[in-house]
Amino acid sequence: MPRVLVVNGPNLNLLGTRRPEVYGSQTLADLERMAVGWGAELGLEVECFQSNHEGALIDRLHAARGTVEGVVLNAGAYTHTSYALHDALEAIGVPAVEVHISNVKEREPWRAVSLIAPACVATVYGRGLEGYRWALRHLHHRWAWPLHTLAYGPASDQAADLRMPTGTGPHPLCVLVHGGFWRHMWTRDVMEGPAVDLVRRGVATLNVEYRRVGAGGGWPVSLDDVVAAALAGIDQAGIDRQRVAIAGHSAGGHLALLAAACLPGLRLAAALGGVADMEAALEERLSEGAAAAFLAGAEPAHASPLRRLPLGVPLLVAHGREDDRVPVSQAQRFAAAAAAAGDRIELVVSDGGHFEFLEASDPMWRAVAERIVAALVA
Ligand code: DHK
Repeated sequence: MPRVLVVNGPNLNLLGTRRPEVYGSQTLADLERMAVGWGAELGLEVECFQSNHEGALIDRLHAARGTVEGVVLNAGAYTHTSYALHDALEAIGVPAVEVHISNVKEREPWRAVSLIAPACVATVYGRGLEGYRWALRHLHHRWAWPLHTLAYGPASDQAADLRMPTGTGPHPLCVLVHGGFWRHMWTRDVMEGPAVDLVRRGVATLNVEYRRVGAGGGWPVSLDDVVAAALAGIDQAGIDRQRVAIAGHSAGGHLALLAAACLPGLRLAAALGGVADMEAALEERLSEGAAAAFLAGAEPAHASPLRRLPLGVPLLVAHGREDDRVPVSQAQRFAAAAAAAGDRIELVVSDGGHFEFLEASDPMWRAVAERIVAALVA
């Protein structure tokens, strides 16, 4: 069982009482208990450590060398000041995921600076204590299947992870687009479960990062990025350009549907719990006005898959009946309009919510995966 060390730095011993409006009301003991449980669910053995002292944190990281396979580290304010912690992470050569409970990019400017990030394989922030769970999941998926990160543009978010199946190619490809209501604290790590599951089924996957609201993205930059990433993926050696699909979750479903209309010869475009009707998303203020922030004054109809029909690509729209983030009415309205416009579309409505599509073992994802494989392997 791979071992992971979860390290918390200064002031995190005060979790639960220190600024609960920022860090929540759960204690460090609660967090450590949850981290052990999340690890166990993923087949990881988690041990935890906390210190308020820079040297003690460094000593603990040194001791981890050769005894753990991964580190999850919230270095607290040392994140912003400690070159020594950066060097310790680099020296031990164990993959480390940087975590912050709060949204460090939207607080005091000095919190947006991380000196340790260059020594980490990923950064998770602004997702509350659940961020530690995402960090553990990232390590788990990183170890499950090798990936190659390709840059499709100069910005750090113009990157995508390519996972290739075993065996001789050329291989079919599914481009994956993560959700998170286009907000910058949600990154492609959330799509790693589907990415690993599909590659195990013999489909190469390109898990796309794109510039998001608050980090240089928004309409139409985010869409342009997804299209550029997909074109770069299709061009990779070993990919069969005749067998390509795109699938997106939530706001990534919105981007996947729009990108599909710009990509030649796709076998399938799929939206999972997707935002397909931008005007309704705006009117209904989904996710506290996320659509308005994304559009920043642009005309919603231009950015709405529903208004772009027919897309001219075989479509799959899968949605949970109990989805409380993106109502199922979005999928139903889109499917009816797509069929009326002459697109070939399958609508799959299941008992479930918004996030089951991210779990490789969940029937909602499995139903989607089977359809993607069928579209690409036939
Ligand atoms: C925790 C701290 O203690 C701060 O110093 C960082 C981080 C943010 C967190 O969000 O978990 O700036």
